[in-house]
Amino acid sequence: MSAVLKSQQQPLAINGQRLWDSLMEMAKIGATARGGVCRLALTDLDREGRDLFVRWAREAGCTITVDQMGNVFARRAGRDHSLTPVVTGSHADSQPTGGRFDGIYGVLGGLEVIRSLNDHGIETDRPIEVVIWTNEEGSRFAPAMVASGVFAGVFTLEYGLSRADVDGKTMGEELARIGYAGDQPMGKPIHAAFELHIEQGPILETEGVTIGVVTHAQGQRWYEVVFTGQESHAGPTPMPRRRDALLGAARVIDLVNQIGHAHAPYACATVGMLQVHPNSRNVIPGRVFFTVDLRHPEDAVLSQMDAELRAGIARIAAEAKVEVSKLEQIFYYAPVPFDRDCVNSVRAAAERFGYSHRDIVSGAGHDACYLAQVAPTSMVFVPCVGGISHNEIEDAKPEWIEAGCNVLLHAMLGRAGR
Ligand code: HGY
Ligand code: MN
Ligand code: MN
Repeated sequence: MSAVLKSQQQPLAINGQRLWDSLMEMAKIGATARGGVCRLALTDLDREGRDLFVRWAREAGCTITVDQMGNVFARRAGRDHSLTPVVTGSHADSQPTGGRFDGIYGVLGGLEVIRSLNDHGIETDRPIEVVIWTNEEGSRFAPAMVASGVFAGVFTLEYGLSRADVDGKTMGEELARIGYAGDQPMGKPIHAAFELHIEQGPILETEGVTIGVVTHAQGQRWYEVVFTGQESHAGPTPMPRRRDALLGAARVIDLVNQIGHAHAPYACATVGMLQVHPNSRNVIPGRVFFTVDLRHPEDAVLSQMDAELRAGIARIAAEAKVEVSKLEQIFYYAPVPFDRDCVNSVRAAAERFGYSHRDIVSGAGHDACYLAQVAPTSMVFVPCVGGISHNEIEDAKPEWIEAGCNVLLHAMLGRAGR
């Protein structure tokens, strides 16, 4: 086959080795003993990761701006700077026992798109921007995706900056402390947005499919609950007289699990945090704090799950003779339909490379869920090993990582004008 013909046959591709090497370099920041990362939002390690990305983006010719929620925008100029940008990116913060790919793959995949366009001397009509969205995980500061939420106008800037961690430190204070309290006002017009991410579930790997064409993301409801009983001695206090806050919480944990199974196959229901007071082995717990995370791709079912949770909590508290001193929904968004044209761009890019692909609904939340409220948006998924994520053993095959970024490149090029 002639070189010309061959080059015409081979679609423009990214440098998979360079992307993999950048991911592994970034993974050294906050590396944990079991091979994962811990870069909690707005910690010094998060700053270190941001600084590395900024250095790499500048080396790739990007200009950097930071908005008031610390979202970092790396911009590659287009022929016409007056045109709205095509945007990609994800998050750099991780879970406490997070993996080397969750979030950062979408950030460094975006950087690889820019590096590859530079390698091939390709100019686009529109500017291209790669974004680090602050505090996507919602681990150190709740709720999740708060900074992309402020960008999309879902939350006020004041609400976002006032989110506090367990020590009472606010996002505003921590952004200033790490030097990422930007001055760029929140929100700006975007032509189209794509987010590249590992699936964080088992579907693609189980089916042997390389690309997930993400059509929707399921809705979520997050709650904070406090049960108050009565601390008393574990020895002399007769069982019938007890007001055991942990007993009540334990029954709610089982209720949450039952709600998840009752709305199978798509519902997800999780209690992830539990704090017991005074947490002493011979004191009946007087106060328990716990969280609930409910998810479903249909809003009506998510509402039904909410009703079942609330009714169940009231019943269980009465039976355990404990008080529901807090039951607050702290986060909710309805299931997200992504933009049809953007979804089709992802599918067409996968077909251009001959990658196996299937439509898929995102079980996890992503910054793309809020971007979809202000711009045509969709996502590109690749498998992860064993479907495991939010775990230090999170892993992905280099060929998946490369394929996903190739699809991102072409989905973006299709909207940026070449
Ligand atoms: O919770 C989520 O879905 C995301 O990982 N923040
Ligand atoms: Mn993520
Ligand atoms: Mn995550």
